[in-house]
Amino acid sequence: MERTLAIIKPDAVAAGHTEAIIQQIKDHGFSIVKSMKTQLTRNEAEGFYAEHNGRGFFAELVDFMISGDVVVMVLEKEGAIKAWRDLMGATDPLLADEGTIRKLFGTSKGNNASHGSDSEASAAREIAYFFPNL
Ligand code: 3AN
Repeated sequence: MERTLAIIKPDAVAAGHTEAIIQQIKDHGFSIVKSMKTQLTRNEAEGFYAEHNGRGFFAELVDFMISGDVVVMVLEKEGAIKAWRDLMGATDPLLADEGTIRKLFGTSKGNNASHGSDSEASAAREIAYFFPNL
């Protein structure tokens, strides 16, 4: 069994898509090991996205991620990291496959409804970042 960190981003929470996204997660056979709804502080968001610090979109990304509530979850399934990224679809909703979360609920490359760890190392870091006791 593998675990990954998923976030329902502020755009999707504000638009009322939380339940639909959680239903997709369950329909695709993930267990939700942990879940918390929270509004990130600037410090938390900057630390979480530290690897993107210095990129042109960093300030926009942080401002967006603290703009409203998010739902942070630990998902578990065989091959969870890739499976969740497949279910989310491409970063840019315009390029995401039909039926994916970003295609259904994302509106731009920044406002793309969801986050998912991109590797085993990221998943370990990101899960520990939000759920240090897991
Ligand atoms: P992914 O989340 O698909 O792994 P990354 O790692 O390239 O994508 O980017 C991290 C986050 O930064 C993305 N979730 C996305 O919302 C945001 N982002 C990436 N590129 C842009 C951009 N050009 N403008 C605004 N936000 C961006």
